[in-house]
Amino acid sequence: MTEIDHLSALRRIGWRDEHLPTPPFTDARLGRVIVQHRNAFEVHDGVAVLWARTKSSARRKDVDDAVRPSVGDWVWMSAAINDEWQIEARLPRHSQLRRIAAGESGREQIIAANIDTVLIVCGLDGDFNPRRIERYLAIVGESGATPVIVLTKADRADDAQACHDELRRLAGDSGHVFTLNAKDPEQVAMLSPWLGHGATAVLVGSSGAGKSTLTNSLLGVERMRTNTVRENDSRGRHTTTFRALIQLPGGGCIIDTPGMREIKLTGEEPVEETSFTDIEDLLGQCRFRDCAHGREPGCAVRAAIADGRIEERRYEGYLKLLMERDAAKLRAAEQEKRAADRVQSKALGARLTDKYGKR
Ligand SMILES: Nc1nc2c(ncn2[C@@H]2O[C@H](COP(=O)(O)OP(=O)(O)OP(=O)(O)O)[C@@H](O)[C@H]2O)c(=O)[nH]1
Ligand SMILES: [Mg+2]
Ligand SMILES: [Zn+2]
Repeated sequence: MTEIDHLSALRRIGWRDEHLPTPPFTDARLGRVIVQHRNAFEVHDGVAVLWARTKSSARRKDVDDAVRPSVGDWVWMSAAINDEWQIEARLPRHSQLRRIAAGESGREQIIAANIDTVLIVCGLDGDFNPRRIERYLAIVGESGATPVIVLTKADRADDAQACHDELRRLAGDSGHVFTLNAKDPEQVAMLSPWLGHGATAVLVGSSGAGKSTLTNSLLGVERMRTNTVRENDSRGRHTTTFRALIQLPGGGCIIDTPGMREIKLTGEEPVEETSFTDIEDLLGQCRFRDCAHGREPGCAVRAAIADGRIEERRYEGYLKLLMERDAAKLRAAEQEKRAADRVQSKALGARLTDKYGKR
């Protein structure tokens, strides 16, 4: 394959550079992780899908998800046996969407790597929840990708316009909000500016929000399985169970993901700047510089809430999110310190053994 052919093949799976990277060893094969299984990866090299595994050292349980390849990652592979490939290295990421994994582990999880856009999908049924969308905006704010809010099920909602307007205020001047019927390919075409050649977008949202329905409409075929939501509370049934990067006929790539139950912050989110700039602007306008925005006279925040410029629920959501972010930051710092202590005590143990021998 000529360099030009190779580049255009890679472009179809989202390669953005004008040049090919230099292979780190002979016969190294470049590819992009399109599906992550428990013990293996499907990697697309622009022409075909290859099955690959990481080295056994990278498969150990204590290896953080953040250093493991994720869907969207570019990797160098070497040929292994039985048509299997071995992932030797991961290229640096230009963006990554992260959260703390659901459950007790407290580990960081990469939702998708090397994405240009995050499509935050929310149904205009019982799923509609602006506070949750603020959480998504917070994690996207840290990712390096552009957030785009997509409200689905417009064909079934009576208050679609009001919901759209509320989110427009929340997304700010530079934000993007679309309201559509995810089943209608013509309406879904509104998203095409984010899905052109070489672009990669990831769909996130609750189960049942319509991520796979959107994927199918963009593809023009029913590739992803979809399932009805529960009548009483609009909850989905966790139909999609793994993340998958899919090439679209328009030239871009889209990553469909399983519905998220919770969006736990890592501690690094710029919460203040993602969807609360209006509140942040008010903070400096209170009469007292150390105003706690409680009952102090001349409080600009309380005044804005009183005259309806800022919704009280939204202000409370902002405080809660800030608190959560700071708690997560503290937890991450403690974890880091514990890890450093472990390394140090191991090193001390080794020095003592050197000096006095094993006991
Ligand atoms: N009427 C209508 N139904 C929709 C729309 N979007 C999604 N649905 C329906 O909502 C249900 C859930 O859609 P899915 O695409 O499976 O949801 P999902 O976000 O992929 O859910 P998980 O895979 O479980 O995370 C399906 O029955 C879809 O047909 C829409 O815009 N309008
Ligand atoms: Mg799905
Ligand atoms: Zn105040």
